Amino acid sequence: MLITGAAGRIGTWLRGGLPERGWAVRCLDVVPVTDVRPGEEHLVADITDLAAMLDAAQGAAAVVHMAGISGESTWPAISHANIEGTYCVLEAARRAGVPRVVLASSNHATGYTPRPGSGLLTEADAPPRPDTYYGVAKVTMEALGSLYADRYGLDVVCLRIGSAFAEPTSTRHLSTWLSPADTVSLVDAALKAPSPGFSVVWGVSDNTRRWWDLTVARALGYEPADDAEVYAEALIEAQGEPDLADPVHARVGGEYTLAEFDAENFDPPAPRADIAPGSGVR
Ligand code: 15L
Repeated sequence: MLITGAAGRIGTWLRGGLPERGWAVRCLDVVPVTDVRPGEEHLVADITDLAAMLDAAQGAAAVVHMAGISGESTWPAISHANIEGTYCVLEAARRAGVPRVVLASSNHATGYTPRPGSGLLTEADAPPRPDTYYGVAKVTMEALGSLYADRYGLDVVCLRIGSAFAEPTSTRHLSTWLSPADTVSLVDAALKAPSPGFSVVWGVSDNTRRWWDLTVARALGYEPADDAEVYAEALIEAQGEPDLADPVHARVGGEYTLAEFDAENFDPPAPRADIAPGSGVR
């Protein structure tokens, strides 16, 4: 199984957890992985290089696509890395005969969606409503995945990842956190579910304060083990009780929906020598 963005934060968690769930891991990133583990294969390549991606995908049972810019940036940067990059990953998988692709979508594909008055928000009740150019690229990722599933018969599972960090660091994360262990469980479920076709699921731990529904993810086989609530007391003491009327808590995308996330406030990504691991693109 090929992981793009293997040197990044989520890629590193997956490299740690997927082998014990039976997966042989081929790692791809634009920078070398520094902590090489036994049994791993390694490739250094840019996801927007279709020929390199085609070589990388040969013989893989699946592709887990985690590479790309992991937050808001300029339109040229996002459209190249996150839209062109996703096209190359799917097209390489198709041409190489890889039957399944797991895509790192994001809650920001639906970021302007309001918190429901009551109950949990299902994926079906959160159609595309991006909050940033980053979110637009995630909508496009889901659309490309849908096309490749319908037209070419690939199984494509899109994970609308919440806040995938080692620990929650804000009161929003008390709802949106996806723990490292649950990230591994979710990707493993997306890889193993029998014939998922095209599927879009929220990626969130079983947080007491979550308001994104996990029925579809659980049906895929996801069994979350973590709950951000264990961090609640300390975070609320430091940051105050969340005001659910504040857009940060009242919309799926939180702070990404605020004016400070206007793309003009973002610099283009760092030059190649400084590029962050996991970006998978130059
Ligand atoms: C994401 O998609 C980003 O990659 C991550 O950096 C966080 O901003 C996260 O969403 C979030 O919504 O917390």
